[in-house]
Amino acid sequence: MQKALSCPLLLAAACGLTATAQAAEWTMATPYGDASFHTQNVKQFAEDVAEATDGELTINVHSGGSLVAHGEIKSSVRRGTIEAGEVFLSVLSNDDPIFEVDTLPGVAGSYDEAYTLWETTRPVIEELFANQGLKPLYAVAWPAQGIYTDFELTDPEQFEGLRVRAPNINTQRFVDYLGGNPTETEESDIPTAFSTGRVDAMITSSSTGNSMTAWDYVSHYTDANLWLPKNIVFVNQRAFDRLDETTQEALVEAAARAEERGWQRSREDNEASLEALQENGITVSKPNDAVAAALQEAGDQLFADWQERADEDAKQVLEEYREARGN
Ligand code: PCA
Repeated sequence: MQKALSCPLLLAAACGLTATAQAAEWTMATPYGDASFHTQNVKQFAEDVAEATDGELTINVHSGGSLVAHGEIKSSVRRGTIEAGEVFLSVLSNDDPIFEVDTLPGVAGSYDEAYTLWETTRPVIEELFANQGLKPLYAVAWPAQGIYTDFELTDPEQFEGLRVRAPNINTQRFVDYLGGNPTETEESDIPTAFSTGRVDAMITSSSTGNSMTAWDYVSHYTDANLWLPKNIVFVNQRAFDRLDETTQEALVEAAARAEERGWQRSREDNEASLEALQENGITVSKPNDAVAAALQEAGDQLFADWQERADEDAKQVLEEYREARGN
């Protein structure tokens, strides 16, 4: 600014200045490591933004919880300490039960259904974020969640006392209902949790099993298709408002592309990861009838739980989703 004043207007270009606002540089935090397709997607998004805005907006992505711990990302973006963040949406379940609707069994069991669930819940989620000065940009599903064990899972009795790593509270409740001992562990802490013997098993996707080299700790993956939970990427509304209109439009447009690309990558990464798991010696199978029945029962309990926590608005949105899904 000082420089601009001392620079004669006609020589502004020569002084390296333009008439537009100063280029913005944003800091973004994500909890997942560089091997995750979500992180690769968000880095691509940042590159697209820099290109589309001709450098007017640069987003520096700090992955793997390296800058801000997962549990602090949303509040940091709210405060404006950092401008953008990505979180596992269902870790926000304490704020509102609608945030965990994508970690309930029997709600959305395929990519198409998961996407319909996102479309239906998006306006409510945007409003809840807006109330906190946050603007969601896009959300992308992980592949369906399954169970990693160091033995062949054939009998629900095997859950008894099993120490299972879970990525959110709802999954912890699910493990509880199965008779196991849940521990909430961040993705980046998975290797330590296994190597120090804190956990014997984990619930996550094919993708995270692959990116965290699950074969170092376990031998079996039960592809139980539990649910397809999402990550959400959002920004501080005030930081967004400070951008000029053209930059805002470019950001929103790049986000729409990131969302589309992300859902496609999730499907592809699921296929590739299931193959990689097997190539590295993990036995992948569907749950047998006894295990499936136990998962169903625990899932029903989880759903009943949710209904008790959910307010009328959340239930109404779920109804809308069921109508949109058409069954
Ligand atoms: N990977 C993340 C969230 C869900 C998933 O598939 C994790 O396990 O932490």
